Amino acid sequence: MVDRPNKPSALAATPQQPIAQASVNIDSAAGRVTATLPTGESVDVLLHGATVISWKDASGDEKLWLSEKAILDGSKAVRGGIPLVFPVFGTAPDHAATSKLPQHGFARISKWEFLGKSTSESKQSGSSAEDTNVKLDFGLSSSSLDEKTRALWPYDFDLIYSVTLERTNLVTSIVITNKSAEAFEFEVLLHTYLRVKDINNVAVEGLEDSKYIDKVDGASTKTQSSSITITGETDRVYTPAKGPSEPVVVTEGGKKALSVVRDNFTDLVVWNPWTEKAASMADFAPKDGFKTMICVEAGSVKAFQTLEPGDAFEGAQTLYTL
Ligand code: TA6
Repeated sequence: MVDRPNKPSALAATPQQPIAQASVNIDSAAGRVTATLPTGESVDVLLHGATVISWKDASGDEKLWLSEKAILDGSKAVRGGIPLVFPVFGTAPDHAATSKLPQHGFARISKWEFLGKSTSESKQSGSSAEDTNVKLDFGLSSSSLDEKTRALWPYDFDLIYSVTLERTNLVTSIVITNKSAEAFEFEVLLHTYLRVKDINNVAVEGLEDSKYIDKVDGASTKTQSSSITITGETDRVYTPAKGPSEPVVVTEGGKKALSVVRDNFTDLVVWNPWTEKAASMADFAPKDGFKTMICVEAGSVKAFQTLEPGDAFEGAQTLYTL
């Protein structure tokens, strides 16, 4: 090989392109926090109830259902998205400690605080925007409750709710800490309204052989024999037979659309109001909107759990786009 005295030095390695970061926008006036990944996925969270009201994939396709008449001004629970149910599911007239609370408790109608964000990307060599995610943390403590609610449920507690947006999934997790000197009992659930194209083409798989309470049939206990289809008002509390890590899959036209994996949540509620119930809810719009939604709700609601002083409970769901 000819030795050339002035051969150019090797090109400096192409400078590592900085990894694009997720962006987080805090709109204090609207009480809303929005996060967007460099690849386009986004999530929108209201400080009211720490309610996720939008989750979109990279193409802008909305995965959650939100009523066109959802009240977002903080005066009422949001009809849609992912309302938070705590410390009671539904109403519990026979449970002294929570019998005076509003339906589904106070978490979804309280003003939460935005605690901060953290982003992470894979540190592996060659990682790119593909690996970025963003975690938003929200907090609610007993000291920030209004006096009326404090009087109805006089326990000291801290709630931390985290919303983590990744490219193909959304993770929502809640940590409940008992700061009281006495134990308290609670139920907790993530009341997720999933968007579908046409409920008539929807099936829910993964709950086969699971026992459930059928709230539209006298709260009778039944066993799910096959996949679930929705042909009328449906309101069921399942105890999934296959355990929390087994995905519960929503299919449309036989194709997997979304799945829910639980962590430390023992139950799963499937709800669709259908025609009459949809008509009876003033904030449910359009009235045929029941055809484009199904609630698949991860939680622990079949019985109250006891949290001892100083102890904490953590539960989470991961929603996957498929
Ligand atoms: O999760 C199902 C359910 O408990 C239904 O019984 C129905 O009441 C639904 O929640 C909506 O409750 P909400 O208080 O938001 O109108």
